[in-house]
Amino acid sequence: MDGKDFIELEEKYGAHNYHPLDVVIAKASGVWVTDTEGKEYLDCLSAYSAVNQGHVHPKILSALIEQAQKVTLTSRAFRNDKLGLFYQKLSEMTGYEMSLPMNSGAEAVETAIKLARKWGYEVKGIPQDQAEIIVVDGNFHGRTISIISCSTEPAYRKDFGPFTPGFITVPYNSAHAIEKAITPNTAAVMIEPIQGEAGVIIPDEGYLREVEKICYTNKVLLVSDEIQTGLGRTGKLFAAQHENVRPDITIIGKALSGGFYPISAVLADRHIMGLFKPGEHGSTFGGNPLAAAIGYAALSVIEDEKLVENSEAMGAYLLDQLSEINSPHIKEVRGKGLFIGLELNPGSGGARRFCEALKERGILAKETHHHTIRFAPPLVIDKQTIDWALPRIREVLFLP
Ligand code: IF1
Repeated sequence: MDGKDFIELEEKYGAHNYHPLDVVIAKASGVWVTDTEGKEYLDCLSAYSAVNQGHVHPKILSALIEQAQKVTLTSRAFRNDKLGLFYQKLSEMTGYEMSLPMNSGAEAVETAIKLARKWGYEVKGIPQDQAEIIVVDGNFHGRTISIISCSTEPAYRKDFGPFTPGFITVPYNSAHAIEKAITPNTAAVMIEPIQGEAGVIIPDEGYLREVEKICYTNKVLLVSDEIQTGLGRTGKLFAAQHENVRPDITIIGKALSGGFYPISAVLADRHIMGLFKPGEHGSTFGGNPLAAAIGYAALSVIEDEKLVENSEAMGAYLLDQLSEINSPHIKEVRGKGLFIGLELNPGSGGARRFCEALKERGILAKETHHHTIRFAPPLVIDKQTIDWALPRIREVLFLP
């Protein structure tokens, strides 16, 4: 079978809920992926920042293999010999006292919503079922019904109602708009420190700090969704750290497993996380020993290989080089660390055709919101590889 055959199978038997580039990947290592015909590509999406450590990282792979031969799933009805070590690693690395392990990012976001509401009722004294959570325009927190209930993207909401109440939406990048939306029933503000899916939208300097202050003054929790921006992607462990902000609750996922396994977690200190009592929340696979072993290894790789520092250095270099391309197509190049969005002018015909052209030249990048090309390679990328990519990117950006 060749690539065409695999595409036919997907088209025939699979739901068409994506519009993927027609590249059929058969193997991957580090920053490179290889298609069924043996052609290599530089991965500039990193599975939406789930493979920050690089594809098939050997240390995470061996942790998976070793644990998979022992025990993979016990359920949380019993304990296992990996979860406590994973919790401890998470706490030492992130500075939060406790964590709650889940599987997908959306599950962790749902968990954070439940935790924030619970805090609202039990600590702040909000009347039952009246808790409000403030979210911002352009957010992306996942695809479940409650999460799309707070989305402002029609395509993510159409035909999926009725929606979960209790979400107030305000413009992004306006601390004043958040302050104005706070009521006595506001339990939390939930934001992405940098909006990924919206197109790597970076708020003004000081926005996050101002929001943190407003939350503190009004006894409202600050919940930060770092599922895409976290774990080194923006050149800090967490994007919120660019402004020295420490949210009450931080949500992580994706690279928490290095792309080997769905692992997510909610991070908080004891006075918040301790509100969950036995039996009030959970999941079949959350905190399983295989996930814990993989997660521990994935976090260790970020630390041992100084991926946060490399993201900052390589991101600054890539951003600098892209910013110097004076193509008539480019409206703006923005980013932090290796989280870069290159926005095209509306008259350039959309980012998809540029991603197709990049693919022809051995670079896989993905458009978001029609006009923006996202450049987010694995954090293990080196300068030599960036220098290999730049002439190809320049060539594409000067296409008519
Ligand atoms: C898709 C993009 C979309 C996320 C943030 C929570 C989640 C995500 C900040 C949910 C997931 C993924 C989902 C995937 C494509 C990708 C994505 F933002 F990365 F570009 F969709 F918008 N918070 N983002 O980015 O985590 O449940 O997926 O593990 O749904 O198409 P998940």
